Amino acid sequence: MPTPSAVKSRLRSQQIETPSWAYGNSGTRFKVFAQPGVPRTVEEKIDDAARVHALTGIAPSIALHIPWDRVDDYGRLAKYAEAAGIRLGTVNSNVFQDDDYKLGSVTNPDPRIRRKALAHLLECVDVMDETGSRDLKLWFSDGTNYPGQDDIRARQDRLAEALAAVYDRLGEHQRMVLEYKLFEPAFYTMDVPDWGTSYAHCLQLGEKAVVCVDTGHHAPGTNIEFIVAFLLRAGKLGAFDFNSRFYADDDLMAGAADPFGLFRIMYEVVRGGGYEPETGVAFMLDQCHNIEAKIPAIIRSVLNVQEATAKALLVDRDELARAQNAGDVLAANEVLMDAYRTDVRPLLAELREEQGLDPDPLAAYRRSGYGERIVAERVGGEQAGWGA
Ligand code: LRH
Ligand code: MN
Ligand code: MN
Repeated sequence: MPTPSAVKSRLRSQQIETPSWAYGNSGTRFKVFAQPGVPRTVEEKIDDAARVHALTGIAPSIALHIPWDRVDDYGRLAKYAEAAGIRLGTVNSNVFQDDDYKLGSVTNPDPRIRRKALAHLLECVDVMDETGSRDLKLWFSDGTNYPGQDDIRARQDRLAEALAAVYDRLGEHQRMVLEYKLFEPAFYTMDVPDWGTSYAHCLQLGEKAVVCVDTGHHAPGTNIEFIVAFLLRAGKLGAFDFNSRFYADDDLMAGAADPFGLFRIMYEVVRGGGYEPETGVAFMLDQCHNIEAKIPAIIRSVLNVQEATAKALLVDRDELARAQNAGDVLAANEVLMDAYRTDVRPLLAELREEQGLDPDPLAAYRRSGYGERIVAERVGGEQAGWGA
């Protein structure tokens, strides 16, 4: 087994991006339960994300969603983030919340609406130029609800055309990260329903186009770690949107529903070289905290990803290879399970102490009074939230 100090040294470079929208109000289509103290501005979301980073040491950037986080001056926002101790990360586009997009955005049969959607995606690249962000995350709600509603193949052509236009606009160090989703909001066809569709488009576009795996976007029972292994081998794994799910796109805290699944994913990441910074795999959360307190839920999620990573790094790969090559099924499985069953909490507490952090970030947050302070201070004004 790798030594604890080897594992700790690899954990020091871990970075997990938190999403601006997770700090704001969210809910289901039945009800949004507003929480006191949630950010009213993008700056306040940045303050909360900076607090998560200060306590965990591994969440140094915040993902933006445009237009939810639209401001006049992104350069100034980047400076604000820097002063708060973090940076602006992935820019997430949003072509799903406008009346015009009822029948789709970039795949809409109406060329005027397609042009409007494309203009938004290009605006997002302008934002990236100002924020210094590397990644543009594209997720399309586009699809159909009924057989015959639109021409499935023509929609692929329209999608390819829009993606190519955005790709051409990317700067030298910028990337396009194409996310897929099985269903919702469309219920019959989605235009990017699965990793294969995303992969095929990215392959055609070129090396700056890579796939985003949102862990909540598959059919139940899908083997996500296989997808991870495949995409890493092909050099096309661009990013993760981590969250957990019991049923569909539940957006619950990462590692809450299936910590073993998260471990299996992180093992394939480590195995496939995706943990090396030069492969460029971005580790992000994409979650909503509808009923639980947001900042501690985000801290919990970051810690859950860190814990799964520590276990994945603990796998004795030499021993595993020996068992695999010998065809020893049970021994190979045992090597993996040994790492998974290891209680890594003492190792992580030690790592944090070595980094000058509190060994228990959640307890430190509760003690800090930050939660009470934002409730007292953030009164009046519009609360930012999903769709605000
Ligand atoms: C779509 C999605 C996508 C969006 C986010 C708010 O379900 O996962 O990443 O940008 O939710
Ligand atoms: Mn997502
Ligand atoms: Mn989602």
